[in-house]
Amino acid sequence: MTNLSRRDFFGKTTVGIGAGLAFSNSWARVLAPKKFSKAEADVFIELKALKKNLEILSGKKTTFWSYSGKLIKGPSHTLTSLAGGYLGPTIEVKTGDRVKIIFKNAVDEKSIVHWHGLDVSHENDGHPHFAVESGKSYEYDFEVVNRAGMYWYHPHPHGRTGFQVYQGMAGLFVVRDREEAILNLPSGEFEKRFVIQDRLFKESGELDYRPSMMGAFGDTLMINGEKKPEVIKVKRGTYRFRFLNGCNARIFNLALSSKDSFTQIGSDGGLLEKPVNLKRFYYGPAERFDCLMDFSKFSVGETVELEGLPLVEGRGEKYTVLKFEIVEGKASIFEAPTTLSHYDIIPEAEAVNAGNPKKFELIPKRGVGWTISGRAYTHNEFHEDEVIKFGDTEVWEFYNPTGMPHPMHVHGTQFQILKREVGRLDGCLNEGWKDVVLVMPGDRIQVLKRFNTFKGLFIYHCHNLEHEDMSMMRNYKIL
Ligand SMILES: [Cu+2]
Repeated sequence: MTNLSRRDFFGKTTVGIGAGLAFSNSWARVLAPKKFSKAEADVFIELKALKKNLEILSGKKTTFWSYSGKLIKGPSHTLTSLAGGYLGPTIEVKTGDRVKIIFKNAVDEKSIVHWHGLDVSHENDGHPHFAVESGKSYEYDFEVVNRAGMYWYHPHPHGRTGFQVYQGMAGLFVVRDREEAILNLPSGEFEKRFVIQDRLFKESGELDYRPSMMGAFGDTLMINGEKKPEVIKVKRGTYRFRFLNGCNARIFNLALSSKDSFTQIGSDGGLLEKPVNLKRFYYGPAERFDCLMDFSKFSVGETVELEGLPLVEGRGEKYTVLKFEIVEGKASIFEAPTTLSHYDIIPEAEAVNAGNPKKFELIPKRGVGWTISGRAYTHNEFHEDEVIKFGDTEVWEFYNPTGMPHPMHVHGTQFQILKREVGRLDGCLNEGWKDVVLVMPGDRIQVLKRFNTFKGLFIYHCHNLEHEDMSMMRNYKIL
């Protein structure tokens, strides 16, 4: 077991605290939620959950559950579709935008939309108790207070999230801001987004959802809602690749076939303070990974693969997640700046329970399935240690005594990882603002979180969606 302090682990000092203040506006307190009229909204979207019959496998039709979007107000780039795939439209807004979304449920069962990673009020968060029946709608009005980053949306009805996401319900929610814009990161064709998912299909072409204690897996990798392309053509320049692990349960162990490092520039909650080089990393459900990839050193015709290594060395074969082929074409080289963003490190001393974290054990319970600390989920119930005073910062500790990884997601504000005692497997993503932390077998992880934007009832849960659906989900209440 290693026990690294945050300073050792991240190799950084607390210098960033003061520097971050000028940019901390997006984390300031937000007033009580209010409904926006169409005139007051910067962006107004109708988002409909519906079935789509698509030919994703050649010669076969598959019935997906998905979203379709209609832009009622806002710039035309607000809604873009991922051509051909089953995913919902990508929503793109900027920090400060007032967003109004009418969700219409036209699938066969209850659903509700959660804006994963966005800091919104209880009423706008897609809490499972807000799930609406088929034929009904739900109205969202929120101001985007998050920094630039790649967030996403997916359903959140209790007990059915895994099924509905597996059927195809998910989409990206991209936030832009000025701090990111002035970096002039690779954009247009040089900014690529990859939603990675795995699916199992029946002979007929229909999806084969098989939930278990391990989660639901597939033998076919899907990229952006389509069957994985054979190759992705890239030019001899620098690209910004933004990944979402959109799988229900699959954890990747990613590396590059060229043995190069990834240059990570962003995490779940946007840009890091400085670029970080990673040779390989474990990549869990719902985590986002933003990186720069420089293909200029390769010759035209060469290929580089994003490889999925076995989770445990020597146990299993490596496989290709994506294959890039270098082609002719105009491209430029982008040098990552030494400072990406003014990053506000939460000091441990800010926590009201510094040195005495709230402890949550990720454990199974007989007759229930996976739980957090042996407690099952019910819609409105919370324990006294799940009550937080508005404005407080707290340290939470997740301990995983089991042999299964648990990607833990906490709704509300983004958090920071204070400390990770590595159990059996090292190499998870710890940098930056996070909303999911992958808790590998034996890991004991402390996170720092500010509960300073909205009062109300929120949830935290395992983002292995089958674990979540079983009962690995709990409420917390900010009073
Ligand atoms: Cu889990």
